[in-house]
Amino acid sequence: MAILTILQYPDKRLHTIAKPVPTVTAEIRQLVRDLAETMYAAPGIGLAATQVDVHQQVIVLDISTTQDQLQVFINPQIILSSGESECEEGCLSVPDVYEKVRRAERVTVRALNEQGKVFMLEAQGMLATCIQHEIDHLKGRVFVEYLSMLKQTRLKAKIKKQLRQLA
Ligand code: K1U
Ligand code: ZN
Repeated sequence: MAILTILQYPDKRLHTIAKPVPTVTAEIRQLVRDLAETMYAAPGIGLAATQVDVHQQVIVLDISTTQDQLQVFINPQIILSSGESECEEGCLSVPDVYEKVRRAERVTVRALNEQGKVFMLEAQGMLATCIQHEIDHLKGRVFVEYLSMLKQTRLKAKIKKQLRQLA
């Protein structure tokens, strides 16, 4: 297993659209293990392959406090969504930024598991928020893009300043 480097916003590679996985191979299962190890080490409750510069439709999640309930979604698709809720979100690609984002309250997802079998999952609350956040990554979208232009401009200026100070 390996801990992979997580791309940091505003890296342009975060806007790459991930391709569907044609077949769940041993390489994809290795990617799943590496994503899980990287997410647990961060620590985080989700990670999309896009965030480690791999542009295939693979995400991992674990919203448990015990870090023992890994959920794997390959080629995830939201086939039903309902309601609306506003939750505070964070992102391992945008450290130290937590902002409220409005999303669907409930989603039904269709995906492949690590064995390549189709499954469906109905999610609500934090799980639904996290699934939508990670699927956005696969579409090249970062959660800060839901914020007002003013907040995005301020955030970019803050990151530029931090990078200048590091250099
Ligand atoms: O996609 C990511 O970068 C992971 C992100 C997932 C997420 C969090 C909150 C709302 C929506 C999506 C994170 O894991 S940020 C870190 C975080 O929330 C956390 C870290 C340690 C313990 C508990 C939460
Ligand atoms: Zn994220």
